[in-house]
Amino acid sequence: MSDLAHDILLLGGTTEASALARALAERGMKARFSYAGRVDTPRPQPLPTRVGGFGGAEGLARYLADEGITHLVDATHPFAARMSANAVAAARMAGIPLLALTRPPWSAEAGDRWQDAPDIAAAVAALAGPPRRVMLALGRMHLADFAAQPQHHYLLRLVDPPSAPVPLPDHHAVIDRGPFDVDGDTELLRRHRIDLVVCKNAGGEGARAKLVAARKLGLPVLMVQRPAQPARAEAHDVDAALGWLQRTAARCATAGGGAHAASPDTERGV
Ligand code: 3Y8
Ligand code: NAP
Repeated sequence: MSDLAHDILLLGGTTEASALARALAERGMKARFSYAGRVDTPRPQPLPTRVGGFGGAEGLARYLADEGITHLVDATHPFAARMSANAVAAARMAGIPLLALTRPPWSAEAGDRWQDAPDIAAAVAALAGPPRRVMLALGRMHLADFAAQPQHHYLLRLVDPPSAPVPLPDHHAVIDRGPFDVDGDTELLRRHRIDLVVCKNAGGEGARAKLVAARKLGLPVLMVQRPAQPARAEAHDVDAALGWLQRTAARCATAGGGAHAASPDTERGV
């Protein structure tokens, strides 16, 4: 691939994005990594890294054109819906191929006690009732939503210490960034006498440990479903993403221009 013209922008912030970044660096491919700047010290990457938003879809399209980006890979989290929608629109505006590297959703296995919630608001509503001891494994961005159910004791797991007062009268915050392991999460749930886990259907391995721990302890899980995503080419692992990059770079090369000559790759599945 390194003998084909390419300059890849990788939108990151997940375990899979970091794995793809390592693969691209090992192959000497021209690529750069992008974080939103959500946390104080994001994981260092083996690629040149930029941090911060682009200024909406138009800002991203301008960045793609100004920087001569030839391939856009959206390896953001399944709940990063705005970024993913912007990526589809910007790739189309800039006329470059887009691939989403996204992990399949988790599905319940034998012994799991899951209740699905279509979104965060439904999860909040589902917590109506007498006080419980709830692990909110949702990070920081949705804490205020749960102020509507102040009767519970909340165990919060956050990447960074809260920068503002937490709007939950009875809570305990654990600062940890994952990826997590089953023994650690089992001990955490036991130590805090948790009787319900609330989490997003993130998929992947980095956040799965708490589900295995909940199953071992016979605890119920309130599983928030993913937001809808626009149609785009998708890969579920690094090898499939590398194959797509190889094919689209070859296609661009035979088309005689840079990747800008390629029509955005929008078929599902690669
Ligand atoms: C800033 C970049 C890697 C990537 C690691 C994965 C695994 C650990 C599990 C729990 C669930 C949660 C949260 C979580 C996980 C991985 C992955 C994943 C969940 C980092 C990271 C950034 C973020 C942003 C952060 C959110 C928050 C969500 C915590 C890096 C560590 C709950 C999502 O404080 C904040 O504002 C945090 C915001 C978005 C969701 C929220 O609503 O608060 N992730 N997480 C990225 C950026 O700036 O662009 O520092 O490495 C990445 C990872 N978080 O390479 O090892 O791949 O999913 N992240 C969820 O999935 O439910 C924790 O506690 O069990
Ligand atoms: P989001 O709501 O979809 O995006 C909000 C805005 O943040 C985007 O419009 C964009 O700003 C900026 N942005 C998001 N991801 C970016 C990236 N990788 N590089 C540059 N700008 C980015 O996103 P989010 O849910 O806040 O997620 C932010 C980051 O955390 C992403 O990298 C995501 O992969 C990671 N993450 C999120 C979750 C989660 O639960 N949401 C979990 C784990 C990791 P502009 O419009 O200005 O371009």
